[in-house]
Amino acid sequence: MRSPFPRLAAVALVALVPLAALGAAGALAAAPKPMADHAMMAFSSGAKLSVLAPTPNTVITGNSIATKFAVTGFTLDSGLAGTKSVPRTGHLHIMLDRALIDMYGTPDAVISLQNVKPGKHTISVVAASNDHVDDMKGMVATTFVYKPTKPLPEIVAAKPAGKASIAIVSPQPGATVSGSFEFVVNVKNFTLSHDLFGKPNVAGYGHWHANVDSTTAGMMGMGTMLGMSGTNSYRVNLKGIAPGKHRFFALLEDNQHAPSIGAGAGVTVTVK
Ligand SMILES: [Cu+2]
Repeated sequence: MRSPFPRLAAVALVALVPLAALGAAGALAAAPKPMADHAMMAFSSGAKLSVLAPTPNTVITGNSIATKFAVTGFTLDSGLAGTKSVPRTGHLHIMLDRALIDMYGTPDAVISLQNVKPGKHTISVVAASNDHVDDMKGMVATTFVYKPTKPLPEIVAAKPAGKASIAIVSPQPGATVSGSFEFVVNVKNFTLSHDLFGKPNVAGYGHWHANVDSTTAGMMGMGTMLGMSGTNSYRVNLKGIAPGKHRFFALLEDNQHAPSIGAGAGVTVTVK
């Protein structure tokens, strides 16, 4: 009387086990990997961007351009730049003629037209993760026509007496920092220029990047650049950095944000 039931149950189990195993194996082997790959290669910011200024083909007679964007569905926080990616959070990358100018934690920026030729130019903006992956699908752009009344004298190649170098003035090795700190450098045989950010390279000119724990620039992900400076200091925000020992780097960069100058320095401090 009892025999048919165990038999049926056994058959049912045998039939179910391979299906369940396939399902589980399929799910475990296939699903998480593409998701991980996707996360490495793209950043879906959730941001909806639009350009408020300049309106297309605005004629600019001065030597800078004021940009303004509307950003929804995305929290701008440049204080987390260079640290791990957080969904729907990051900063903006603004490009002039497709060349990155800088990152911004506010939806507006005034961009210098130093070394920009008169004529038509494109401004584009993209939401970027804390580790500098661009959400390219959400990129928006506008144009302007540069007709300077009094053009800026072009900055031309310099011939420094020696090799470019950068040294860290502050913080001191082994110092304890918390909240934020002023990262101060001393640059020799090289001229720092904020106005040349993103412009064609000019020998002897550029700026520096502040990085934490690695010198990876980003743009392809895992970027540890906290920010960039065209002066001898940069305020480092520590809110995305875990307490403990960290190494902060100052790297000389050309206008195109590449470390082609071949000079950098590092300091290890304790973040409290
Ligand atoms: Cu840079």
